[in-house]
Amino acid sequence: MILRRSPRSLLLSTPRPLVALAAPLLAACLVGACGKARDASDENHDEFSGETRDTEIKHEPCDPKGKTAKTLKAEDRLDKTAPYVTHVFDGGREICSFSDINGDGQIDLWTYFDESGARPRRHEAAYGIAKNVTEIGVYKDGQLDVVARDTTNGNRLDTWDHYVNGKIVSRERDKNGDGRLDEWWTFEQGSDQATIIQADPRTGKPDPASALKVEVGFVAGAASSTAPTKTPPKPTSAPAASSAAPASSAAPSASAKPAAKVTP
Ligand SMILES: [Ca+2]
Ligand SMILES: [Ca+2]
Repeated sequence: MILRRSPRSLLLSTPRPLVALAAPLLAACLVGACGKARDASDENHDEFSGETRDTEIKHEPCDPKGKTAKTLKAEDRLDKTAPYVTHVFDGGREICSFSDINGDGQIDLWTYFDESGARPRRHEAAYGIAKNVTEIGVYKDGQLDVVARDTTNGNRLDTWDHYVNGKIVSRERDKNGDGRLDEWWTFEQGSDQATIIQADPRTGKPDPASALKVEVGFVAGAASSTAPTKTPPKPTSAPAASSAAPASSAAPSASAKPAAKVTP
């Protein structure tokens, strides 16, 4: 059943199971019947049966040293920091490329190719001001499968978007950086709505009673495929146009608001 509750009320709501557990524990200690004190985190640890994700951002090298490299640079001889893309080959096969697509002297995008040399298997992006990698895309059979992102610039992954046929279908989030998933989104294809479910604070498993339908500001499934082509993006000053990243409107929670109409 869909409950219409604001995101804020969900975040601030008291984890009722902990309250229920704390009362009898306190009563037992008052009569001297308890041993080593166990706090709420112990209980959570014992009960946790949810899912975890690796939040570490691991950059995969794309080193042209010892390899054949071809660089294509924007045709502006007066601009010393013109956008460029460098293709790195092992023999005749392209293994990866890296590019500065806005010409600010910092690499924005890396693309890695599978054994065929024709299909992407991974991309990394650093579009933020801090220049560190904030997005890692993984491909299956050349198709975008999962995009993991650091949405808070906290230097760790906190959001995992899942794609089918190049279109976003679901999202997982770790909102407190402990590596445990605590929020799941399901995007309604052909609609601008998604359903968000929070984790049960005791078990870490999705709590269906927390389901909330929200408007996400874009129509899921309407956009064209986000998978990059064989050739990495041409040097351009518009990163978003060539990015394999999901549309900015797909950014978590910031743009989400409760749907006006709540459906079961
Ligand atoms: Ca750049
Ligand atoms: Ca978490």
